[in-house]
Amino acid sequence: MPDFLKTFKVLMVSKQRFLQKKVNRQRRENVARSMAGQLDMSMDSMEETRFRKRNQYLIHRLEKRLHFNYLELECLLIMYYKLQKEGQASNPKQEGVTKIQFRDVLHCALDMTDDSLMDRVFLAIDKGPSACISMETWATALSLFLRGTLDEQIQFCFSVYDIMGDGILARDTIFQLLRTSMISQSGEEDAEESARDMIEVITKKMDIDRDGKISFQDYRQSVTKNPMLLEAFGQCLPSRIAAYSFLCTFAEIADTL
Ligand SMILES: [Ca+2]
Repeated sequence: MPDFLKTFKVLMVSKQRFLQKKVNRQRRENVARSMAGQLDMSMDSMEETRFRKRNQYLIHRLEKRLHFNYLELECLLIMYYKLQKEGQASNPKQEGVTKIQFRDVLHCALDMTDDSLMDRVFLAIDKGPSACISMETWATALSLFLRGTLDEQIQFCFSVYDIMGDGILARDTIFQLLRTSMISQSGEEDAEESARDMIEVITKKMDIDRDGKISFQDYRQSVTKNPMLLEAFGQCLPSRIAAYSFLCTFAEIADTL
């Protein structure tokens, strides 16, 4: 039986990094405890075989659409299964990985520590009212975060920023986004003023047809030209380093399966 505990090496490495950061102590302790819990859970071989069998069609389907191979997908789904099991230990009725659990994984393993846009990120990942995400959503989101093409990431970031849902970032939406991002970076104090300064700079760069708003076309065109502008309105993807270190460990594990 493969050593699935290795799967959580990914989380362990990130956990160490996470613990070194200044974050809310209670939350930090909760996450550390829950990760320690996951490490204790190994699957017996019957359970594992059943799980693999049960999901082979799903994996074949996902393999065609996502940026992972079969073994990598198996590995990701096993992580999902373990997280779900871990959640069920305190809530037996839980029917999947909860959004809160996924948020903690993104926070700890993918370094998405800027919480200001996370509610929007979750809406973009899954609009459904359920507290849980499906295996398919889990794999799709990780494919985007870890190996998404620039174009996929452009679509995703824009849908996070497009608060009104009309495909256009009007000036007040841009201001709101910039202000939120300023607050998370440097505190409430100068956020308003910095946002006002930024809005001019960014509009000048990104409002290609000069109508005072940033449409999806404006955004896509300017980000394609200059990918540094992808997250101009706030973090909604993991940092490159976090994604890279996750993938390295993860690819090693999938290799041994
Ligand atoms: Ca425009």
